Amino acid sequence: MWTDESPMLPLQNGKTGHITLIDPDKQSPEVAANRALVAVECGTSAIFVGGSTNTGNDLVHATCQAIQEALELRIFAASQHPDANEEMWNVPVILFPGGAHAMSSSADGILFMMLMNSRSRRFLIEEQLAGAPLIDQYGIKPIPTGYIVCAPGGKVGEVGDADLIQSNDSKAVSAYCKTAEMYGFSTIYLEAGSGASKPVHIDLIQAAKTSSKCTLIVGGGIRTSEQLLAAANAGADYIVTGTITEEHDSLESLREQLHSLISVL
Ligand code: 1GP
Repeated sequence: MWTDESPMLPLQNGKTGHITLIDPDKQSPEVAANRALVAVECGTSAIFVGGSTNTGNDLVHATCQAIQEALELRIFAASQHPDANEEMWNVPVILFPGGAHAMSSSADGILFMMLMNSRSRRFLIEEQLAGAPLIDQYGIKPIPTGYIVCAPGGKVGEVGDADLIQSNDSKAVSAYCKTAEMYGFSTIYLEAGSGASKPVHIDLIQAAKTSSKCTLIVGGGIRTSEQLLAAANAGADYIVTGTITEEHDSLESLREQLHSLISVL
Protein backbone atom coordinates (compact mmCIF):
# COMPACT_ATOMS: atom_id res chain seq x y z
CA MET A 1 0.00 0.00 0.00
CA TRP A 2 1.24 3.42 -0.97
CA THR A 3 0.74 6.18 1.57
CA ASP A 4 2.74 8.98 -0.07
CA GLU A 5 0.48 12.01 -0.63
CA SER A 6 2.36 13.77 -3.44
CA PRO A 7 0.97 13.51 -7.00
CA MET A 8 4.16 11.98 -8.37
CA LEU A 9 6.40 8.97 -8.02
CA PRO A 10 8.81 9.31 -5.11
CA LEU A 11 12.30 10.00 -6.43
CA GLN A 12 15.12 7.63 -5.51
CA ASN A 13 17.60 10.02 -3.85
CA GLY A 14 19.16 11.13 -7.11
CA LYS A 15 19.32 7.58 -8.51
CA THR A 16 17.38 6.37 -11.52
CA GLY A 17 14.67 3.93 -10.48
CA HIS A 18 13.28 0.93 -12.35
CA ILE A 19 9.60 0.22 -12.93
CA THR A 20 8.13 -3.08 -14.07
CA LEU A 21 5.17 -2.94 -16.42
CA ILE A 22 2.75 -5.86 -16.22
CA ASP A 23 0.26 -6.18 -19.05
CA PRO A 24 -2.78 -8.05 -17.66
CA ASP A 25 -3.44 -9.47 -21.13
CA LYS A 26 -0.17 -11.39 -21.18
CA GLN A 27 -0.57 -13.76 -18.20
CA SER A 28 -2.99 -14.86 -15.49
CA PRO A 29 -3.32 -12.62 -12.39
CA GLU A 30 -1.51 -15.27 -10.37
CA VAL A 31 1.49 -15.35 -12.72
CA ALA A 32 1.44 -11.54 -12.84
CA ALA A 33 1.66 -11.43 -9.03
CA ASN A 34 4.60 -13.85 -8.99
CA ARG A 35 6.39 -11.84 -11.66
CA ALA A 36 5.79 -8.64 -9.72
CA LEU A 37 7.24 -10.19 -6.54
CA VAL A 38 10.39 -11.26 -8.40
CA ALA A 39 10.73 -7.75 -9.84
CA VAL A 40 10.43 -6.17 -6.39
CA GLU A 41 12.97 -8.64 -5.02
CA CYS A 42 15.34 -7.49 -7.78
CA GLY A 43 14.89 -3.83 -6.88
CA THR A 44 12.04 -2.49 -9.01
CA SER A 45 10.46 0.60 -7.40
CA ALA A 46 6.89 0.40 -8.67
CA ILE A 47 4.60 -1.86 -10.65
CA PHE A 48 2.69 -0.41 -13.58
CA VAL A 49 -0.38 -2.37 -14.65
CA GLY A 50 -1.78 -1.87 -18.14
CA GLY A 51 -0.58 -1.53 -21.66
CA SER A 52 -2.85 -3.29 -24.11
CA THR A 53 -5.63 -1.20 -25.54
CA ASN A 54 -8.55 -3.58 -25.23
CA THR A 55 -8.04 -5.12 -21.80
CA GLY A 56 -11.21 -4.76 -19.76
CA ASN A 57 -11.73 -3.65 -16.18
CA ASP A 58 -12.23 -7.17 -14.82
CA LEU A 59 -8.83 -8.48 -15.84
CA VAL A 60 -7.06 -5.26 -14.86
CA HIS A 61 -8.78 -5.35 -11.47
CA ALA A 62 -8.03 -9.05 -10.87
CA THR A 63 -4.37 -8.44 -11.75
CA CYS A 64 -4.06 -5.43 -9.42
CA GLN A 65 -5.76 -7.35 -6.64
CA ALA A 66 -3.49 -10.38 -7.05
CA ILE A 67 -0.38 -8.19 -6.99
CA GLN A 68 -1.54 -6.22 -3.94
CA GLU A 69 -2.41 -9.41 -2.05
CA ALA A 70 0.97 -10.93 -2.86
CA LEU A 71 2.77 -7.80 -1.68
CA GLU A 72 0.72 -7.68 1.51
CA LEU A 73 1.58 -11.31 2.27
CA ARG A 74 5.28 -10.52 1.87
CA ILE A 75 4.90 -7.48 4.14
CA PHE A 76 3.20 -9.64 6.75
CA ALA A 77 5.83 -12.39 6.45
CA ALA A 78 8.64 -9.83 6.77
CA SER A 79 6.96 -8.30 9.84
CA GLN A 80 7.33 -11.68 11.58
CA HIS A 81 11.11 -11.71 11.13
CA PRO A 82 13.21 -9.13 12.94
CA ASP A 83 15.91 -9.25 10.24
CA ALA A 84 13.59 -8.99 7.23
CA ASN A 85 13.11 -5.71 5.39
CA GLU A 86 9.36 -5.09 5.45
CA GLU A 87 9.71 -1.72 3.68
CA MET A 88 11.12 -3.24 0.48
CA TRP A 89 7.68 -4.75 -0.33
CA ASN A 90 5.93 -1.41 0.07
CA VAL A 91 5.89 -0.50 -3.61
CA PRO A 92 3.03 1.28 -5.38
CA VAL A 93 0.82 -0.49 -7.91
CA ILE A 94 -0.03 2.11 -10.53
CA LEU A 95 -2.40 1.89 -13.46
CA PHE A 96 -0.94 2.63 -16.88
CA PRO A 97 -4.26 2.66 -18.70
CA GLY A 98 -4.96 2.20 -22.39
CA GLY A 99 -8.17 4.12 -21.75
CA ALA A 100 -10.96 4.74 -19.24
CA HIS A 101 -11.99 1.07 -19.41
CA ALA A 102 -8.78 -0.22 -17.76
CA MET A 103 -9.36 0.78 -14.14
CA SER A 104 -9.19 -0.84 -10.73
CA SER A 105 -10.04 0.34 -7.23
CA SER A 106 -7.19 -1.90 -5.99
CA ALA A 107 -4.53 0.30 -7.57
CA ASP A 108 -2.72 2.88 -5.46
CA GLY A 109 -2.42 5.39 -8.26
CA ILE A 110 -2.93 5.98 -11.95
CA LEU A 111 -0.89 7.72 -14.61
CA PHE A 112 -3.52 10.26 -15.58
CA MET A 113 -2.15 10.77 -19.04
CA MET A 114 -2.59 13.09 -21.94
CA LEU A 115 -1.10 11.54 -25.08
CA MET A 116 0.24 14.96 -25.95
CA ASN A 117 1.25 14.24 -29.53
CA SER A 118 -1.93 12.39 -30.48
CA ARG A 119 -3.99 13.76 -33.36
CA SER A 120 -7.05 12.24 -31.81
CA ARG A 121 -9.33 14.11 -29.43
CA ARG A 122 -10.04 10.75 -27.82
CA PHE A 123 -6.51 10.48 -26.34
CA LEU A 124 -6.16 14.19 -25.63
CA ILE A 125 -9.31 14.62 -23.51
CA GLU A 126 -12.15 12.14 -24.11
CA GLU A 127 -10.77 9.09 -22.27
CA GLN A 128 -9.78 11.42 -19.42
CA LEU A 129 -13.34 12.79 -19.20
CA ALA A 130 -14.68 9.24 -18.97
CA GLY A 131 -12.02 8.19 -16.44
CA ALA A 132 -11.90 11.12 -14.02
CA PRO A 133 -15.22 10.40 -12.23
CA LEU A 134 -14.16 6.76 -11.72
CA ILE A 135 -10.76 7.74 -10.36
CA ASP A 136 -12.53 10.07 -7.96
CA GLN A 137 -14.97 7.36 -6.91
CA TYR A 138 -12.21 4.76 -6.38
CA GLY A 139 -10.04 7.21 -4.46
CA ILE A 140 -6.89 6.31 -6.37
CA LYS A 141 -4.18 8.91 -6.74
CA PRO A 142 -3.91 10.54 -10.19
CA ILE A 143 -0.37 11.28 -11.36
CA PRO A 144 -0.81 13.99 -14.04
CA THR A 145 1.39 12.80 -16.87
CA GLY A 146 2.35 14.11 -20.30
CA TYR A 147 2.72 10.97 -22.41
CA ILE A 148 4.85 11.56 -25.49
CA VAL A 149 5.30 8.85 -28.10
CA CYS A 150 8.59 8.84 -30.00
CA ALA A 151 9.60 6.85 -33.08
CA PRO A 152 9.33 3.95 -33.71
CA GLY A 153 6.19 4.21 -31.55
CA GLY A 154 4.85 0.68 -32.03
CA LYS A 155 1.24 -0.16 -31.40
CA VAL A 156 0.59 2.75 -29.03
CA GLY A 157 1.79 5.12 -31.74
CA GLU A 158 -0.68 3.60 -34.21
CA VAL A 159 -3.65 3.19 -31.90
CA GLY A 160 -3.03 6.57 -30.29
CA ASP A 161 -2.72 8.25 -33.71
CA ALA A 162 0.53 9.86 -32.58
CA ASP A 163 2.43 12.39 -34.61
CA LEU A 164 5.64 10.53 -33.70
CA ILE A 165 8.66 12.51 -32.50
CA GLN A 166 11.67 11.57 -34.63
CA SER A 167 15.04 10.89 -32.99
CA ASN A 168 16.54 14.18 -34.23
CA ASP A 169 13.64 16.37 -33.12
CA SER A 170 14.85 17.45 -29.69
CA LYS A 171 13.14 20.79 -30.24
CA ALA A 172 9.72 19.15 -30.40
CA VAL A 173 10.33 17.11 -27.25
CA SER A 174 11.50 20.22 -25.48
CA ALA A 175 8.34 22.14 -26.46
CA TYR A 176 6.08 19.27 -25.34
CA CYS A 177 7.90 19.05 -21.99
CA LYS A 178 7.66 22.77 -21.34
CA THR A 179 3.97 22.61 -22.25
CA ALA A 180 3.46 19.67 -19.84
CA GLU A 181 5.11 21.64 -17.07
CA MET A 182 3.01 24.73 -17.79
CA TYR A 183 -0.13 22.59 -17.61
CA GLY A 184 1.01 21.55 -14.12
CA PHE A 185 1.76 17.92 -14.94
CA SER A 186 4.14 16.33 -12.41
CA THR A 187 5.46 13.70 -14.77
CA ILE A 188 6.53 13.13 -18.36
CA TYR A 189 6.66 9.70 -19.98
CA LEU A 190 8.78 9.35 -23.13
CA GLU A 191 7.63 6.21 -24.89
CA ALA A 192 9.16 4.35 -27.85
CA GLY A 193 6.41 1.70 -27.87
CA SER A 194 6.27 -1.64 -26.11
CA GLY A 195 8.68 -4.08 -27.73
CA ALA A 196 10.14 -1.28 -29.90
CA SER A 197 13.14 -2.18 -32.06
CA LYS A 198 15.04 0.69 -30.47
CA PRO A 199 14.51 2.78 -27.34
CA VAL A 200 13.92 6.52 -27.16
CA HIS A 201 17.03 8.27 -28.53
CA ILE A 202 19.27 9.67 -25.79
CA ASP A 203 19.18 13.14 -27.38
CA LEU A 204 15.43 13.21 -26.79
CA ILE A 205 15.85 12.07 -23.17
CA GLN A 206 18.44 14.80 -22.60
CA ALA A 207 16.19 17.41 -24.19
CA ALA A 208 13.27 16.33 -21.99
CA LYS A 209 15.41 16.42 -18.87
CA THR A 210 16.73 19.90 -19.48
CA SER A 211 13.37 21.35 -20.57
CA SER A 212 11.30 20.79 -17.45
CA LYS A 213 11.48 19.85 -13.79
CA CYS A 214 8.90 17.09 -14.22
CA THR A 215 9.76 13.55 -13.16
CA LEU A 216 10.97 11.85 -16.33
CA ILE A 217 9.90 8.30 -17.13
CA VAL A 218 11.39 6.56 -20.18
CA GLY A 219 10.27 3.25 -21.65
CA GLY A 220 9.85 1.09 -24.71
CA GLY A 221 12.37 -1.28 -26.28
CA ILE A 222 14.81 -1.32 -23.35
CA ARG A 223 16.25 -4.81 -22.98
CA THR A 224 19.93 -4.54 -21.99
CA SER A 225 21.99 -3.05 -19.18
CA GLU A 226 23.72 -0.81 -21.72
CA GLN A 227 20.41 0.64 -22.91
CA LEU A 228 19.26 1.06 -19.33
CA LEU A 229 22.45 2.88 -18.34
CA ALA A 230 22.36 5.09 -21.43
CA ALA A 231 18.80 6.21 -20.58
CA ALA A 232 19.75 6.73 -16.94
CA ASN A 233 22.83 8.78 -17.82
CA ALA A 234 20.79 10.89 -20.23
CA GLY A 235 18.54 11.92 -17.33
CA ALA A 236 15.69 9.42 -16.92
CA ASP A 237 14.35 9.41 -13.35
CA TYR A 238 12.60 6.10 -13.98
CA ILE A 239 13.01 3.45 -16.65
CA VAL A 240 10.15 1.10 -17.48
CA THR A 241 10.58 -2.40 -18.86
CA GLY A 242 7.69 -4.68 -19.73
CA THR A 243 8.34 -7.10 -22.56
CA ILE A 244 11.39 -8.75 -20.97
CA THR A 245 9.24 -9.76 -18.00
CA GLU A 246 6.83 -11.58 -20.28
CA GLU A 247 9.48 -13.64 -22.04
CA HIS A 248 10.41 -15.91 -19.14
CA ASP A 249 8.60 -19.15 -18.44
CA SER A 250 10.43 -19.63 -15.18
CA LEU A 251 10.64 -17.17 -12.31
CA GLU A 252 14.27 -18.20 -11.84
CA SER A 253 15.36 -17.00 -15.27
CA LEU A 254 13.28 -13.83 -14.82
CA ARG A 255 15.03 -13.21 -11.50
CA GLU A 256 18.42 -13.66 -13.13
CA GLN A 257 17.71 -11.23 -15.97
CA LEU A 258 16.02 -8.56 -13.87
CA HIS A 259 18.71 -8.75 -11.23
CA SER A 260 21.53 -8.19 -13.71
CA LEU A 261 19.55 -5.45 -15.45
CA ILE A 262 18.43 -3.44 -12.41
CA SER A 263 21.70 -3.80 -10.50
CA VAL A 264 23.47 -1.46 -12.97
CA LEU A 265 21.40 1.48 -11.71
C1 1GP B 1 5.67 0.22 -22.83
O1 1GP B 1 7.41 1.57 -22.04
C2 1GP B 1 6.77 0.38 -21.83
O2 1GP B 1 4.70 1.16 -22.60
C3 1GP B 1 7.68 -0.82 -21.79
O3 1GP B 1 8.17 -1.19 -23.05
O4 1GP B 1 7.62 -3.59 -23.27
O5 1GP B 1 9.42 -2.57 -24.66
O6 1GP B 1 9.77 -2.93 -22.24
P1 1GP B 1 8.79 -2.64 -23.30
